[in-house]
Amino acid sequence: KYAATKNLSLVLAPFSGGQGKGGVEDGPEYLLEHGIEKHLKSLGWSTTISDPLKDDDLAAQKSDLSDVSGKCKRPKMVGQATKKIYAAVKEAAHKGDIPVTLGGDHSIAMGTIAGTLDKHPDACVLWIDAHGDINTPSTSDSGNIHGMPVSFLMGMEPEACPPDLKWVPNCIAANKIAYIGLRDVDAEEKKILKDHNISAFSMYHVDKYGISKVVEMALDKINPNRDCPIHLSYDVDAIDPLYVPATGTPVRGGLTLREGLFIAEEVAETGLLCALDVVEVNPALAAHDVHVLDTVSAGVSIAKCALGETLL
Ligand code: Z70
Ligand code: MN
Ligand code: MN
Ligand code: MN
Repeated sequence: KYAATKNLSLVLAPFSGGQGKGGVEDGPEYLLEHGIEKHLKSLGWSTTISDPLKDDDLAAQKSDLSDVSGKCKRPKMVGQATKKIYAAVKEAAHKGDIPVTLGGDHSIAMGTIAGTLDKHPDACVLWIDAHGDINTPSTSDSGNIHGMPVSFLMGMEPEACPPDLKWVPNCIAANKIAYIGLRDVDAEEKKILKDHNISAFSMYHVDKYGISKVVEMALDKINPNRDCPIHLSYDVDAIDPLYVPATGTPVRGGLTLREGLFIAEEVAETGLLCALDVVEVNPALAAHDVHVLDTVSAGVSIAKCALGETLL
């Protein structure tokens, strides 16, 4: 419905500056090597590739130990990269393409969601994750910005915003974002979620109600009339490490692979998908080759399901 062109813009975001581990910058390459483009084409989409970070020396930027602002690690690196991703997603969205951004760590969602909201100010965000990613610079224990993107997109702590992240528009309202899959949320994040009355469905809710009802409840909160575009921001660590082991912060007790894919299928079924992120695939964190294959193929399957693979 939001694909005026029936074209997907595959936005490559080989970025790891939002957290300390190496390897997540290779996510896009592995997803491409696994045939994500061919698979999406077989669903009837045309594709173009956009590579907004191609001229950046990200390895050099990551080793710059002076790039710190308060507790935030590498704010300049994150700010510059996410701004380029923002420009690429925004351009794709305004053309009428569906941007599909391949991460990279989840800090890149500051760029993708800001780009989506520029074209679709009424869009809502479905954030699939084991984690809340809503720490502020003052609540964060790690200083890793991939644990903070939602707080920046909500403009929660303007006085503590590092200068290089000031470009991030305060574009998500609390009633326009819902989480599914949570199971590793910091105490201060729980307070933030509660204080802002943000819809958050944890694994407890998935067990209690079943995934189908949880997706319905989440959409009822952020998109009650099913008339707003949906930005699906999918951290693969929402799915249990049994299925998705090669990720930076695996947490046991997650979604089954089918539950994880069902969420994407339900979003496809609404016809309202306007953008997709697939993030936190880290091939370097696999103990065996089969772990890489499991993780990368789950990432490809998420994209296929979100883009209509299983609608008969
Ligand atoms: C923790 C933090 C996080 C992903 C880890 C963890 C955040 N709440 N997100 N892995 N994908 O550092 O703020
Ligand atoms: Mn995340
Ligand atoms: Mn996560
Ligand atoms: Mn803390």
